[in-house]
Amino acid sequence: MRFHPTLRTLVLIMAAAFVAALAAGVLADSKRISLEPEEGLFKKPLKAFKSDACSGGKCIGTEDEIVDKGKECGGTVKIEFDVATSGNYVFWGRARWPDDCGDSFYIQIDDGEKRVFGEEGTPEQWRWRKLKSVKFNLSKGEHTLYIHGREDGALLDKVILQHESDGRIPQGKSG
Ligand SMILES: [Ca+2]
Ligand SMILES: [Ca+2]
Repeated sequence: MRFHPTLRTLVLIMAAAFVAALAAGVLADSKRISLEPEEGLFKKPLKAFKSDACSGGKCIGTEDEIVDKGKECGGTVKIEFDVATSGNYVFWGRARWPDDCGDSFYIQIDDGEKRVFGEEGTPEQWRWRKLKSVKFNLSKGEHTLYIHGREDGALLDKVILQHESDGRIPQGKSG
C-alpha cells in the first residue's frame, strides 16, 4: 500500500508525537511510585477494609482495641515494587487515625530499619502524612515495602514513594 506523501508525513508526525507523549508520561512517573497497600500480601491481624473514602475503594489496618493498651498489634502487609530512577525517596502515606492510641505504623523497605510512621496529626481525617525521620535510598530495580502493624485502629489507604527532587505534596484520594 502506498501513502500519499503528505499523508505519510502526517502519519509519521502523529506517531512521533504519540511516542513523545508516552515517554513524557513514563518519565514523569519514574520518580513517583504509587502503591495500594490493599494489593499486598497480608499477615494478620492487618487486613483490608472497604471504604468509598479510599483510593481503590479499600485501605488496610486493624480493628481498634484488639490488643491491650500499650501493646503492639503486629501483622504485616508486604508489597513488591520497582524503582526506575535510583535516589533518595520520601515516604508519603494517606492515613486515618481513630485517636492517638492508633496513629502509627512501622515502615520498612527491604531489610532496612523499621521506622515509625505517624505519631502525629488530627484524628478522624484522611490525610497525606510524610515520614519525616528518613529518606529511603533506593537503587534501580526491585524492592519490598513492609507495613507493620504498631497501634491498633490505624488505617492506611495509599502510599507514594517520591523522589526527593519532586517537592509535590500529594492531594486527595489519588495523591
Ligand atoms: Ca488503638
Ligand atoms: Ca487504597
